[in-house]
Amino acid sequence: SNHLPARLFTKQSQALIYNYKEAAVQRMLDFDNVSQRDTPSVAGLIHPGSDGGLYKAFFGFKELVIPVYNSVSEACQQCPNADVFLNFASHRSAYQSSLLALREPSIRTVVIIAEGVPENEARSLIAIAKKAGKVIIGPATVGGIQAGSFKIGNTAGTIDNIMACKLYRSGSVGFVSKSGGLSNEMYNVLSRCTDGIYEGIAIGGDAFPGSTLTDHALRFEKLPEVKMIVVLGELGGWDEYGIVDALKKGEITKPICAWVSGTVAKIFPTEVQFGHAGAKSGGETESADAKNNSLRDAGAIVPTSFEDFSNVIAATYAKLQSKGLVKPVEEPTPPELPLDFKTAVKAGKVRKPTSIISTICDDRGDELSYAGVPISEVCKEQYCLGDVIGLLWFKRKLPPYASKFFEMCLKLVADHGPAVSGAHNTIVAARAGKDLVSSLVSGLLTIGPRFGGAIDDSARVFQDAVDRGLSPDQFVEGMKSKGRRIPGIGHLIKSATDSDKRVIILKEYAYTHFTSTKYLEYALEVEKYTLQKANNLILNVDGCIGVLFLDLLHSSGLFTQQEIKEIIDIGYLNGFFIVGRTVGLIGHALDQKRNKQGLYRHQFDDILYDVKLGNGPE
Ligand code: Q5B
Repeated sequence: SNHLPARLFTKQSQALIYNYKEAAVQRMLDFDNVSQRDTPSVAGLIHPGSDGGLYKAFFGFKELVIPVYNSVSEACQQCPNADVFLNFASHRSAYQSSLLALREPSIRTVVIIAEGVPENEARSLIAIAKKAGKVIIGPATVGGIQAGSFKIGNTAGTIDNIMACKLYRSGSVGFVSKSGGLSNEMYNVLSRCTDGIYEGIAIGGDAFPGSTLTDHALRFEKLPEVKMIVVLGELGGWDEYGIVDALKKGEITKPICAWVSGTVAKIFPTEVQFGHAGAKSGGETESADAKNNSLRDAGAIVPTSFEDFSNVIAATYAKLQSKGLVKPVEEPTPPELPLDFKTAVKAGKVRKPTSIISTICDDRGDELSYAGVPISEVCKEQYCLGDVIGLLWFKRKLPPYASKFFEMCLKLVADHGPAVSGAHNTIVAARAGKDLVSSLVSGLLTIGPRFGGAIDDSARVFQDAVDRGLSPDQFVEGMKSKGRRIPGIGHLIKSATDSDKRVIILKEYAYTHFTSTKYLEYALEVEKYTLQKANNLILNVDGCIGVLFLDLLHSSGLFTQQEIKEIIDIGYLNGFFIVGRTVGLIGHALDQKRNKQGLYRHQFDDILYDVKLGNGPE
């Protein structure tokens, strides 16, 4: 006798999905949308061992946030309305997770998708479910669907199929089958031969399904919305004989069309195992022919072949219609489901402005490229770091003398001892226990107009002075009258008598390799003038790099006037100090950590305290 409740699903039914599959979740929600459900059929997702969180999916046009739980019990506690447990666990863990779900008072139906669940485990779950008055659908099933109300996972396939089979609204056929794949085909057949299904269940192809063809046929008998029953069985097992018994006992009174597939098995001389675990031709009584004959004898409407199945279904439905037993279906207009953006793009149906432009590299396809040069070539042709900067900053392969100049700048500014602003900050941060990147940026953030970041400004002011034809004294005094220090002039420790070796090296390189050193010459005239004011007002390393870039840009013929203007206006050149000094700052951070240096505190005797008493002015 049937222990299953007649009604498993309503338009308010909600599921918890264990080991969720993104496509299945979205398909359920898309079904909800075309079925005009008010609430989504997915209440929550269970991802065991996860940190929980939220999962985003579409509910029609809107995005829906679905909670993710890390245990069955938490999900059930938080979603007491969800009475369907949709289990996507593998055959290895389906037993444990289904067991947990069956123990939860709020869960009424457990759907087990996995194939290959051991038969002893399936039987144990069935016994537990029966005792608890709960329903198992599966294992080895796609699930089922109540048209226009609730859909389990991937049942009925794509949204196009759901629309074509009008599964977004209720019909009057109760359909149950072993096979999930064939049930999709039958939804199509039923949508053409009848007013469609009220409910369709695929019980799964295992030898021990959690609920049987008979269980569901008896449920359909009790559901008033179901006017006729369609059963698609298969060879193997005795489930169909349960329906035969029910027919004989008068427990099924509604018209029932049935077909047991696998009649072909008799052609084979030996026993044949078909796709499903339960579908094997065992003894004679398990054969498709025997079961079809018994069903026919008991009063079921059984065709002569599967091809003829649709005809007998159509004829049965027509009889019901002529007797006025089925009301004409109200045909709702389902809302149009928006296309997913990716699908629409693929189909060439939408265009969208991009948010970002990138003109320096391309990481799509097989190989990353820098300014169109594949990285394999960068390595094979032994591009130096200066070459890579040429590609990624200046978007071209520069001649070796230019790339070498870039690298020389990087090497020369890589470090200037622990006392300079950047290194000091990095050291203090590292000693405060900060990580490498924090210590690094703490130092990098000191790079600016006074320290290391005077290169761009020096290029700007020296170019402007040369362009305007100012004499060095006019330039220096002009800056002074504006109250501005000349970027690139002056140093805290280096002077005319203690010259900066870095500047000497840079100048020598330019004299040897550059076609013109016009801007350098001008800066050196300025230096002569400022040195008359103070011994330390030298052309410093920032200033020297700044003016040498002007010479390189203007005399190499590699750049247009427009490009040079852009390079100076945007300010590319401080980048050389930033990249170079990063090497040194990382060195300082690592040095402090390696030497296990404790928290830094500045010495009292190195601070002039000048704190006045009281709050107001004296
Ligand atoms: N006076 C560098 O100042 C320093 C003048 C000037 C006209 C100037 C100063 C300055 C421009 C910014 C610049 C890059 C702050 C420096 C670097 C990397 C580094 C660092 C390292 C490394 C030094 C004394 C008198 C005053 C001032 C006048 C000073 N600078 N006049 N133009 N540029 N330069 N920064 O020595 O009449 O008495 O009022 O801002 O290029 O950062 O190694 O340390 O690799 O890490 O403290 O090399 O020159 O000079 O302030 O005592 O001024 O000179 O107006 O005249 P000082 P102050 P007055 S390279």
